Amino acid sequence: MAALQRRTFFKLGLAGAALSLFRPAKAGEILSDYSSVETGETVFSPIVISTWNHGIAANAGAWEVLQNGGKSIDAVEKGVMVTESDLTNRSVGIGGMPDRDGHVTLDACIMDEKSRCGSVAFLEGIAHPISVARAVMDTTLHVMIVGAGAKKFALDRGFETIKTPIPEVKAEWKKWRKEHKDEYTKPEINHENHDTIGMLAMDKFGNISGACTTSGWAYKMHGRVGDSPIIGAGLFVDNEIGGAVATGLGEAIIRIAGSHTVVELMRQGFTPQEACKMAVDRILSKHTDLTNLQCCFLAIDKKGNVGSYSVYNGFNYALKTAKAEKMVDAEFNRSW
Ligand code: SD4
Repeated sequence: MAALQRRTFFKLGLAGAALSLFRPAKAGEILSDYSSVETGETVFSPIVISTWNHGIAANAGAWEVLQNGGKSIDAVEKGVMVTESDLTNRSVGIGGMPDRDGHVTLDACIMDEKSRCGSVAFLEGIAHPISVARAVMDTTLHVMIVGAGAKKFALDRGFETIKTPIPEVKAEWKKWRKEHKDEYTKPEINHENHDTIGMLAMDKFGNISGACTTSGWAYKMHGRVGDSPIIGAGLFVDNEIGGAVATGLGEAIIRIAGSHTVVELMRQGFTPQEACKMAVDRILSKHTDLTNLQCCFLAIDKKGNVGSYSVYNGFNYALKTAKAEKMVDAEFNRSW
């Protein structure tokens, strides 16, 4: 049985690989151009993609790095910092929604083309968690630091502090708190407050990096950490293959190591689109109650093919290349 499964797997992998080599671009995807400069060096057409509408402004931030020949790791950091600074954004950074106890706890991670990665979780009062995650990656022997330790690490290194929740968010939380006094152990799921930014970029060297940052599930239990800072769940990059990011209900994404699953499916030869769909199918197969279970994946492979898929309709992503800047609606399994 195991041998049979392995053989089927292998066959599928080869078929998938052949498909992805000869398959033309479909709607919602682009194939990255390749061109040569006088030096004979291969230059890739940079591309950046990121989750949800706020991805347009974030991509523009990343593009400043990419169009000047910069590295994808710098592009994704700079890109998602735009969203982290946006006071009007209720699901990422400074303007984020608090947990049930009124604390805005931030999660972020970053991963580069050498599979170096850094992550922070349950971090309060720091303006740019993504840069703290980058500092963990660049300056420590660790991958992930959380809570008070992460805060101390950030303060020791002079990272900008912020007071959260910002007043308008605090007022909203107070109102919510009054109405939901007794529901401490029953987090409220609401697809409207699941808007993490996950970003993937390919630079002119053809290298892929990714970043993911969020204030997480609004009114979550104090101490709850979602998929977004977990390498392999909210983000995964393998520069030989491609990268993937996730957004939506973190608990379901963690359960299947979502972004890692997408990249491994691409390794077997499936396209980014097929891989994202298969990861969503796997999530669906593990749950009986699909009420409000929104999970979304976005992926890119080494040729610049892009794919995305979500459980429910409504997920979209922003794409920027030298030739295009647009929002793309993801395919989905079902309607709300
Ligand atoms: C979480 N995945 O904390 C995040 C939330 C999210 O779009 O993606 N929002 O579970």
